[in-house]
Order: sequence, then structure tokens, then C-alpha cells
Amino acid sequence: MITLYTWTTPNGRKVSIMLEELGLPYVVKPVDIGKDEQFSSEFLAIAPNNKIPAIIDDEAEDGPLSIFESGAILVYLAEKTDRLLAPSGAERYKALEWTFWQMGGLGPMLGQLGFFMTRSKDKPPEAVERFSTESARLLGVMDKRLSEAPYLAGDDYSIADIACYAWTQAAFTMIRQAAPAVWGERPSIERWLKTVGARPAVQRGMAVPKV
Ligand SMILES: N[C@@H](CCC(=O)N[C@@H](CS)C(=O)NCC(=O)O)C(=O)O
Repeated sequence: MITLYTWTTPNGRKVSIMLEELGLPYVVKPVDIGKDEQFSSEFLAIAPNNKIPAIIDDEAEDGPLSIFESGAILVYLAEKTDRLLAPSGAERYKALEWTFWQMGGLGPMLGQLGFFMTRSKDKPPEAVERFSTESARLLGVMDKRLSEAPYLAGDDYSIADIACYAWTQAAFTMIRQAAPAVWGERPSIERWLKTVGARPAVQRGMAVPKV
């Protein structure tokens, strides 16, 4: 059985979507990051970076295995099941390329933009400007890619789409309204959001954890 430590945020939902897509049985342990539960000793033992998501797979090849960092978890689950990540060749590296692009670019930049636009008391204009410009640039890069191919890795839905979906959906609902110029015109992202968002596994994964 897999135990998923998660919360109601885009990074956690990448993993619940993946588990739902794969149909793997799992139990959910909510970690309320608003109440600092990510600093409990039980959680830090498997996720020393004090961030969700993390998993423990009791049935891993060499015995129970804990993994933190959503990208590492997506690759692990894909390789465990031989699904949603090609085993070799160009499609594999396209999927990894866009998965790492999300981890290092889209997620952190949209996260910082969300913080400085909404939760920061002072909303420093330089920070808002910096993260708006970079988020708009990243969304432009993604829109161009999705104008060339149905999915981020190419013809097939993969972990790259799962990695990017929850963050882009959050940007669509939050940034598009608060900062329409940052969202801009993104017809290909909007087409992809509709296609990916219609998947039943994505809808189930986006509703985890139930709190
Ligand atoms: N690079 C990490 C980012 C994880 C992350 O930022 N998690 C946030 C919630 S979305 C968190 O747990 N924050 C709690 C904290 O910073 O104390 C991943 O992809 O797993």
C-alpha cells in the first residue's frame, strides 16, 4: 500500500492525480501546512525539507521506501507501473524536460507571484513586477509548446501534463483575474486545460485531500 502525505495545494495534487490515473490503492495522510504539521517529527523523518508531497511505498522492490519531491515521486510511480513516461527515446526525454521545467520554473515562479500578489502585506512592486514578468514568459513558452503538440511531451499524455496541470489551473483561476496581462492570450493552454481537466482521474486527484 502507498501512503500519500499531502495538502490542498498544486504540488500535492500532482501526486494524487498520478495515483488516480494509475489506479493504485493509497491512503491519504493530510499534513495541514497552515498549522505547521509539516514540521512534525513523523513527517520530517520522510520529508526532511518540510514540504508536501511525500509518499511511503510499503511494497517497493527492496522494501518500504519513502520519497519526497513531487518530480521524484512522479518518475518513481511511472517507472513502477510502466505508465505515463516512455521507457526510452525522445518521448521520455520530452516528458522529463517539461516535468523538470515545471519543478524549476513554472511552480516556483507562480508560487512567488501568488505570494507577492495576494498574501504579502506590503506587496513590494519590484517583486510583483519580477515574478509577473517571469510567469508571463513561462506561460508564453508553455502556450507555444501546446500550439505545436496536443500534450507537453508530444502526442501522449504523460507525467509532464500531470506536473503542470494543478499549477496552471491555479494560475488560470487566480492570475487571470488578478493580473490579466500576466495571463494574456493563451489559447493553447486553455485548450489543454479543458482536455486534461476533463479526465476523471484528474478530477478525483484534484479533490484530494478531503478536508
Ligand atoms: N519542490 C517541491 C515543492 C513542494 C512545496 O513547495 N510544497 C509546499 C506546498 S505546495 C509546502 O509543503 N510548503 C510548506 C512549507 O514551506 O513549510 C515539490 O515539488 O515537491
